[in-house]
Amino acid sequence: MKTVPRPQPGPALPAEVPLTAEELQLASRNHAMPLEMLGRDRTPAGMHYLVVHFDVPAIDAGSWRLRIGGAVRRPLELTLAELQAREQRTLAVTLECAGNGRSLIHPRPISQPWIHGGIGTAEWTGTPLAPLLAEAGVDPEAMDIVFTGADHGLQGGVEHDYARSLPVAEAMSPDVLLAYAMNGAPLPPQHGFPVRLVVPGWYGMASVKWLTGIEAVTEPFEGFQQIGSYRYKRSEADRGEPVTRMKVRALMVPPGFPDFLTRHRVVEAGPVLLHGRAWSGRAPVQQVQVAVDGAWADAELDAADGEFAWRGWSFHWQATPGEHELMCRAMDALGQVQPLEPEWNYLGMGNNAVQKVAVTVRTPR
Ligand SMILES: Nc1nc2c(c(=O)[nH]1)N[C@H]1C(S)=C(S)[C@@H](COP(=O)(O)O)O[C@H]1N2
Ligand SMILES: [Mo]
Repeated sequence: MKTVPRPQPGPALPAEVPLTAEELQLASRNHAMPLEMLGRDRTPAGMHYLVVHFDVPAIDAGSWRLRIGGAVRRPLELTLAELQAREQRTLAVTLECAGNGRSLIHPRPISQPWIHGGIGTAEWTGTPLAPLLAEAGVDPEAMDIVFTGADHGLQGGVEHDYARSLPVAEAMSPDVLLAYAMNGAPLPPQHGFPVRLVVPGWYGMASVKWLTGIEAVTEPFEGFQQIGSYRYKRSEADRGEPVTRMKVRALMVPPGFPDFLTRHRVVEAGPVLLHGRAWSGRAPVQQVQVAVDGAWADAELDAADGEFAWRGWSFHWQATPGEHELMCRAMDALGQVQPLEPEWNYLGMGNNAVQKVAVTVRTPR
């Protein structure tokens, strides 16, 4: 048997290089949402995409405490019961990993190799963060609020607890939640038990799981997950721009049925209802279009489902026998549209290029 030398994980690999063992390891821990779940308003917890940078920490809810400190007048320490006794709010929020679509970028940055499934919409219940920050009395000099998780590891050679910051004004938004329930049940271990941050509209990295500390800081936060990752960079040396809110995007439920190995789709000729979801973290979705073999036409939009959840769409396709390529794209109220081809960046962030689905249409038997 011929042995093939395995490519060393580097910053980026061209399309023809197969998935590395490290990418496979990441992909099997951090699973995607199966795209057929785009047919439902809410994603069940076990089918919502998952990203765990390090290990899922074992946290005892009884001894867990949330500490709010740093540049505040009155540092606070809260138990889970105290958090749950506060004002309660439930929001349907679409979360998307900033790396969603990364494996479709060439050369391919070596990290979690998402195709399209780094996405999900759950109902998150918790208490709004803003009143707690107000009680703690954030120093007017404070620039960022830093959120730290209980998980710990090495990334880019830097050992750290997973931590991300938000500018004070963003952290004070009434929609940012300290969530303790997902779809009406306590957070599952993998989604941040007992408490996580949920930052509606932002890519998922901002929604820190297994939250233990909230700290106001008077200098810009420069932790690894803020500076070393989640940046739109042109090269390794480029400091890049921070990744913040989700770009506009539409995805479709792949029609018909799949081939097991390739997942190529087979559809019977005749009327086919194409459908899916669209979202943007920047402005409401205004329009969705579908292309059959490159010809774009408007899809129908369902009613909006709150401010932060994806919006359903559908499109009647008269499928004719042969090979076809389907695409979908959304536009938001800021007029932002999706590119036809991925826009390359060094870390493979924010690829919202249109989804392309190849379909074989056969004559009904
Ligand atoms: N503490 C902690 N929070 C975290 C992460 C993590 O690894 N550790 N991953 C982040 C990333 S990159 C994403 S996309 C979302 C994923 O949330 P989910 O796994 O609940 O879908 O969680 C974010 N919060
Ligand atoms: Mo992510």
